[in-house]
Amino acid sequence: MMTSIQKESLVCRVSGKKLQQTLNLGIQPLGNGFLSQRDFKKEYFYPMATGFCSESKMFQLLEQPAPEKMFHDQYAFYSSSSRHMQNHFEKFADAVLESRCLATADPFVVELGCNDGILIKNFAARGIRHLGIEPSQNVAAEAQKHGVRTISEFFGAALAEKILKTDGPADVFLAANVMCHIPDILGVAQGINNLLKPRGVLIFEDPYLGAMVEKASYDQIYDEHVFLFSAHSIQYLFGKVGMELIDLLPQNTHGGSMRYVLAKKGIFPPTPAVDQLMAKEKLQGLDRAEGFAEFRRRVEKSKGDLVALLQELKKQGKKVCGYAATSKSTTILNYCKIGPDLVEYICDTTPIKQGKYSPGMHIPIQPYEHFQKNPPDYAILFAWNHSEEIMAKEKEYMARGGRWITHVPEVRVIA
Ligand code: JHZ
Ligand code: SAH
Repeated sequence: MMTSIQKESLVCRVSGKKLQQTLNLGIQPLGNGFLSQRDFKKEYFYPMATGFCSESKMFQLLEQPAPEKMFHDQYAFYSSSSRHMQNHFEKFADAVLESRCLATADPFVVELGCNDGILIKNFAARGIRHLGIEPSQNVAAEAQKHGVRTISEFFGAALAEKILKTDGPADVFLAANVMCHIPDILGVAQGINNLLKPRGVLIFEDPYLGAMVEKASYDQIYDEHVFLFSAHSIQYLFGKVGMELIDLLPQNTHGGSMRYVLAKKGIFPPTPAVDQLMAKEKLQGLDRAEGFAEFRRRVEKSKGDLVALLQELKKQGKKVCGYAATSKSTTILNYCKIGPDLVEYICDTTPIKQGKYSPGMHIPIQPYEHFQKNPPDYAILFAWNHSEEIMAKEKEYMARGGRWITHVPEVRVIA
């Protein structure tokens, strides 16, 4: 186990300048490191804290486990586990097609981190020349089952060169919830710029720093999310490789995301949304380390409130479970030190997580059916980002008096 933050991790991954610490969430395991009892003793932990760079405006982890520890042939997150996300990505693909970015002689679309194919399968189904890049072999195999041409490798400048040789340049480069996972993001930006045609566009979305600060949703911070981006940090990053933001489209997915549209500098005029969001971010304090002081205070309060609520419910003899074994829940449980004494089990629909234990705090993960058979008095909504979808299917639980606990934007019970 690593206990101290190494010196080299204290500099910004993009500018090389010194980082200012913004938040310390303690010793944490892998966000998606669901494990069996026999592996408890060799579980991996690292100190999880965030820093801010006043030059690049990148909000980032001080230290991140190696990518191969997180993404491999047993990766536990399958994108298609949410029906709402399937619909979202169908609409994303429609929007790309409507924008006419692919209206060229021999269109070619590349997707980074395509997981089980949730987005790119919509292009494959239309017979469009495509390539999905997905290093986690188990989810890449699912994409292949959906007819997606997939390479199971980590993307970087070297793979971009290889693709350029085999397939030629791309019209559109897509990514969702993956750019913020990649420590060598500058190498990736360089690779994308090299791979794009002169009028090619990069369209990607990720959880938005502004939404996290607004909602105090500190559970967006975990090993995989090495960055939480803003318009400021994205403009800086891609400015380094000769690209610029041409549009910004807020999304309500994953608790508040931003879709960034970029092209090579000077090719397309930026929409007014770019300057507007940059101005809003300055007002919100997202362009300076001091801007995160109130966020930190709210996170600390959230921890105190959640633990107090769970202890009170325990005193009253109430049964509490977790709903959805999300990566985000790993941060909450380990930061607040909530274990099986306070939360009996967590139910989840993903087979690879069931029968295992939650990372670090070792709460049993049960199949969804267990929740239906053993409904608790209270369920902590760990997939609060999918609350609409979950509320729609849990009408019976609520009708029988079941309650929800959420921590966003502050700890409260929903009857
Ligand atoms: P969900 C993952 O985060 C990890 P997580 C990753 N780093 C990231 O950025 C985002 O996704 C995109 C379960 N579930 O989507 C299924 C139910 O049990 O919030 C999954 O195990 N019942 C790549 O893990 C988990 O929730 C349900 O009704 O925080 C997915 O959680 C629903 C809707 C989900 O992602
Ligand atoms: N795009 C999907 C998947 C997000 S999960 C969605 O929005 O739901 C993030 C995925 O990125 C994982 O499947 C992981 O294996 C992949 N990934 C991580 N690092 C990567 C890299 N360097 N290149 C390509 N994919 C990567």
